[in-house]
Amino acid sequence: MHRLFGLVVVLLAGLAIVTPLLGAPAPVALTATEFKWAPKDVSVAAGDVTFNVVNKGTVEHNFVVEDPKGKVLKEVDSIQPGKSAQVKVNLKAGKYAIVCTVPGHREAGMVATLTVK
Ligand SMILES: [Cu+2]
Repeated sequence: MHRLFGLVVVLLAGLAIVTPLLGAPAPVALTATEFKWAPKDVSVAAGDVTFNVVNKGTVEHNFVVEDPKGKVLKEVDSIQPGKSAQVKVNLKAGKYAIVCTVPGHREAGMVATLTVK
């Protein structure tokens, strides 16, 4: 009987650890290549959003979140080819842009829309 009680305690402790993790939204996966973002349209819920940005291209890229006025809300300076970055941003509802600001890249197509609801 003692052993069963111990098992229940272990299970409850496990639940206590796992439950907050289940409540957090999964990271948003974003891939940078020359010269685009995949996906090109991202939609997330307002609050803390974690982006998992992977550079699958052959040149350096970066990751910038801009509000509609072009104000930079979050920036990762540099992500080298084959590398990734985890970025957490707190976002209110609205429309934003995910951009790579390495010179010429935005113009070449590295802009994604970010809709926060
Ligand atoms: Cu780029």
